[in-house]
Amino acid sequence: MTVQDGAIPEARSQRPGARSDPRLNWWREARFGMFIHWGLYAIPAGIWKGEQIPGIGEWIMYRARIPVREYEPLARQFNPVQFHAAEWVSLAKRAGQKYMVITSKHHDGFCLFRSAYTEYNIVDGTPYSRDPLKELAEECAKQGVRLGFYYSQTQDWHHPDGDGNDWDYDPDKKDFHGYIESYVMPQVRELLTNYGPVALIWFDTPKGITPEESRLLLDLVHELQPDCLVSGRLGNTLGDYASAGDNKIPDAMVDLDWETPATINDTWGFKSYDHNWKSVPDLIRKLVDIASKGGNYLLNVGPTAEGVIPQPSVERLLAMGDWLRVNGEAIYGTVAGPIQGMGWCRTTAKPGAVYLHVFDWPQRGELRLPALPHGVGRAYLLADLRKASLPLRTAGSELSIQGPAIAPDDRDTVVVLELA
Ligand code: FHN
Repeated sequence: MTVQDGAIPEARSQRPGARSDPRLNWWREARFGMFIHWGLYAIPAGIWKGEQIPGIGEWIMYRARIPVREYEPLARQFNPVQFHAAEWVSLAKRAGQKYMVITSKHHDGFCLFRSAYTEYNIVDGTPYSRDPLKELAEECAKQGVRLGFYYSQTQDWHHPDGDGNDWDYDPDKKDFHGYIESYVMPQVRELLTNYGPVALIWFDTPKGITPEESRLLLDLVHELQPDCLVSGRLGNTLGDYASAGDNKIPDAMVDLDWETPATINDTWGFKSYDHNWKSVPDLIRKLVDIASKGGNYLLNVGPTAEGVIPQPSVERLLAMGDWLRVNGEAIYGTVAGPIQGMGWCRTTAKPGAVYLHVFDWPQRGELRLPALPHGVGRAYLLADLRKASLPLRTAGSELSIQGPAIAPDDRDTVVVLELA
């Protein structure tokens, strides 16, 4: 099966050969990661000159057509003294997230790392003068979380030759290829040279990047760090894994290595007035839904300009971590399960076991499923430490499992089906 239903655009799909590439094994097993959108946009936090600017927070420069000469000085206010790398990494760990991807440079062009190619970076251009990527790299190594860098390769609203800013710069005079060769490539080299092993580079919004330019970046990454993965948003079907649209979950299983990047509220970068937080049951079910279709869930937090991850995000992530501590066996290291397309349940699988995730517990607790080809030897609730067997019966093409009358976990109860 290849790309289906439009959730994964072809150009953001996986390059040929990557599906069987063992370098992706850790990523396939991880299933759940933390995305971090952090930059100067956290200062206006959705409000410019007293006006609420519609849309996602990190796009404020574009949406309000803020000239570089007005946006750039935000750097002199950026002083995130409440940022503590150890706390962010520990939050990801407690949430059960196995990898972390942070914006090293988003579309506004501001660099969250020290770069020799622009002073518009957190070390040289802000009163903070520290490199958070260095601190995160050290902490991730210490705490055993893989670290990847988001890098906006096409859009750069600060650089005269980057894509997107047509209010300060004349698009006809831009030398986009020159920008790729003399700015993007050296910066990607910095990211892959100065921070130890990098798990992945999360390129984004490929737009008009040519196949040759995407290839240059792919080859550069693999040359500098052969184990570093590249997201599908490199463009031109050259990424190591496919990228679904933002917050988009395919309708059915997808036979690719793929990921859904997603928000907990409606923005990626911090917005002071976005309080539309998804509920914990919704987030758990999205994680399960994605895993049941063979994908990864990259769930975002948007820290404040002071360096604080908003409390509603923290609470939700910790609740997901609590659920995963009990049910992680049915998520990590699993593949898409054999029963697909049912509204009330999802399945994930490992050799010898199928995990039945029940979202809507049936009345009287009788779970009725299509029989599995090799039969089920035993069934028990994953949350039951005693692993007490549940009565099961196969009648023709139907398998029936008798569970408790009342849903043990109304977010998702996991029933382990040990294969015969
Ligand atoms: O334009 C960006 C957006 O700001 C954000 O970074 C998301 C995350 O997937 N990617 C782009 C839109 O798809």
